[in-house]
Amino acid sequence: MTAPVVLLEHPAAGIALVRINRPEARNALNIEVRRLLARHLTELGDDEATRCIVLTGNEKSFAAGADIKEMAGAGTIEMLQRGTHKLWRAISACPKPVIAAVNGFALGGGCELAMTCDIIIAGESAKFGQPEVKIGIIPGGGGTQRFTRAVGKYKAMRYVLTGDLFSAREAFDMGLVSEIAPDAEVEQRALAMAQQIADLSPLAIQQAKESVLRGLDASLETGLALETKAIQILFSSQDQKEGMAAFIEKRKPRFQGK
Ligand code: CO8
Repeated sequence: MTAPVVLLEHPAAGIALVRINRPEARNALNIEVRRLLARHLTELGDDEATRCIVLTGNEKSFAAGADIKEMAGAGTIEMLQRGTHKLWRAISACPKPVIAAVNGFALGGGCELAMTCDIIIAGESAKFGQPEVKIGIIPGGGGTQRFTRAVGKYKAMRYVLTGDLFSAREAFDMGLVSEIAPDAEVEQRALAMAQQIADLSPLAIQQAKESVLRGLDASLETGLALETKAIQILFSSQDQKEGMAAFIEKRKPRFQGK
């Protein structure tokens, strides 16, 4: 029996590791991969025990984009009926923090997938890019929007209009990558950061994620109002009382998500 194209592991309590597993196709995102990613992220988002998710590929490729062979002969109506944009939304709607651990290629839909995550940790030799124009299309998984919001118009245009790839260092310098790690340590570093997040109050983490993301789409005034409501809500949580009591009593807090 062949292994599923997306694997779900639980390396530590509270942490889920979702691994794209199509090495023979450089982890190209066919519909099956995208459906499984959407299903896992939806279920993990609803799972009370999951505090942080790490999304990764293998040492050669995070994901080399949408599956070109699966799309090559499709027409407009077929693409419309596939409705794969709904699968992207299921991933970006995950309320839990998601860390992309990127080694190798993150191209096209693979770069877009990394950009749906909250934190991107990249290996030194990782390669990013939106090369869709080279095959007669444009980014279709949020690349023209999320990339531009992350790095600004002129950097985004430089890469979206040429399809040139860029290194992890360039991605970091542009603000697309959160942290660079030695290739062999990317997953370990992502898991360590996931543990750090998992040890905090899940209520605070969820409100923080929501405030940052919703604020990106709003005016500063609206974003600030959202943030104010979010911090006020947290004052009715036990975690807030525990966190502040622990600080005052000079001990480690025990957050329970209540
Ligand atoms: N789709 C399908 N198969 C792929 C893909 C892909 N994206 N990428 C690699 N493969 C396959 C190759 O065809 C090859 O298969 P085979 O062994 O059967 O010939 C195998 O993976 C290994 O690939 P290479 O021999 O090319 O490996 P290299 O290490 O030499 O190169 C690269 C790796 C640089 C990643 C190269 O394969 C490449 O350029 N791939 C295509 C990258 C690309 O153009 N990505 C963008 C795709 S379009 C997209 O993502 C649009 C998103 C829109 C989503 C929304 C839709 C509505």
